[in-house]
Amino acid sequence: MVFSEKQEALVKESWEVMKQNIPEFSLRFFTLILEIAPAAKSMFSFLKDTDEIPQNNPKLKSHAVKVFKMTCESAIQLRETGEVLVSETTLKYLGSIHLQKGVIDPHFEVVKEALLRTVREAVGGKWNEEMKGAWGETYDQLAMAIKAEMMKAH
Ligand code: HEM
Ligand code: ISQ
Repeated sequence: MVFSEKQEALVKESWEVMKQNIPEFSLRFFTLILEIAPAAKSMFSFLKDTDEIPQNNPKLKSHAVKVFKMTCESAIQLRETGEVLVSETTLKYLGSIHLQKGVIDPHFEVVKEALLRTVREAVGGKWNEEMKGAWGETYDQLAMAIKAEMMKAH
């Protein structure tokens, strides 16, 4: 699969928009995950003692932002090298966290859907099929790296 400069630019461009309102889009991303998969609720520490999604939780925000940022960085690497490169340390850490939290394959599709919808809402009229494809392909590659690490750790 060849990842083009255009695709990289589309991901970067939408991430620039999302950066303008991190609190809103990180909360939106998380809310969409739980809307699509309410059962995922129990996995997240932010929701331990409450049914309501915390409106201003630093951990929720920073984790969501990491997902946005890692996807954006992955798009750059895909265009430059044809693959997603995540440091061994980060990958090992993310592999073990997700395994420990009970994340399984179908959850990755849920997070993908929530991510694409968040980007769509953030960019509004700029959204198009090409942008969707660029984010989708990048996310899939990143998810594959994490899943492979989860299998190794298992
Ligand atoms: C934690 C990224 C997919 C559920 C995290 C953290 C990051 C992250 C950066 C924070 C780790 C830390 O600093 O402690 C990603 C990326 C994903 C992905 C890049 C896909 C490409 C998923 C999926 C699920 C999930 C599919 C399942 C719904 C969780 C949970 C935590 C977590 C439950 C722990 C949160 C907590 O309670 O502290 N993830 N994640 N993640 N992730 Fe993901
Ligand atoms: C952790 N992993 C994947 C997606 C997330 C979204 C919001 C907060 C934490 C997350």
